[in-house]
Amino acid sequence: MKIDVLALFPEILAPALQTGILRRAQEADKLAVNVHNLRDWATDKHKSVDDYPYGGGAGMILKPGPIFSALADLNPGQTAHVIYLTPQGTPLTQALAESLSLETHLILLCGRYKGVDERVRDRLVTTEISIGDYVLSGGEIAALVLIDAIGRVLPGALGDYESAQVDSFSHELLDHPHYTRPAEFEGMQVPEVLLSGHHDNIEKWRYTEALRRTAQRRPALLQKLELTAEDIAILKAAGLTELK
Ligand code: 6GU
Repeated sequence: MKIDVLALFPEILAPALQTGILRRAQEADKLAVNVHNLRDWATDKHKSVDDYPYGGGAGMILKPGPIFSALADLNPGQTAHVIYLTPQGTPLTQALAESLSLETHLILLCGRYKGVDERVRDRLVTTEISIGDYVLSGGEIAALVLIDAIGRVLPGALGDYESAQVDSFSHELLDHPHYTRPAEFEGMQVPEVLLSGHHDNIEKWRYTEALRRTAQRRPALLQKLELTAEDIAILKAAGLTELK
């Protein structure tokens, strides 16, 4: 997987790309990330990449010229998947991150100011993605979120990913509680079942807690799933009956 990032503030991405799983994925040659400064494709002596909006109004627009030139250099065969990060895009989900992790070449275009000239979107962009319903000052942090979400599911990039899959329900439900030593801390006990060594009971407890947590915090997530009769019984036993 190769990812080219086109940004006005590339320095935002560098430290996160050199840390943890993203660093290891690159060291293992599972992932290559290149961050480019859009200003490198500016042609005038002031290296300008933005200009005033036609029709007037506040804010600046990223000019089409430097972006078209950059994409001609970064995507000569036009084989890459070009993603524009914008709050107007498709909401990022785990499923979208996993499907993008199967691509071989992504180009992430980070907006700033009022965004890009519409002709960039019309001609160059394959997909627009948002990371949530709030407004960031630019697409760089959103690009980082997307790279992180993709990087950790690249096959072989994360020893833990395989282990994250061990809980069959880990994808659809919120996570169950976790504990480590000591078994008693400031008067608070680790649930007995986790100390029992009884793996079936532990798995059942974790599943119940994941269901409970999802019902309490994200009922809409639960509504989207096909709950079994046993799931519904578990929720009822836990005192959560508003859901059917
Ligand atoms: Cl992708 N960009 C910006 N600027 N703000 C956002 C976003 C993206 N996703 C959510 N808010």
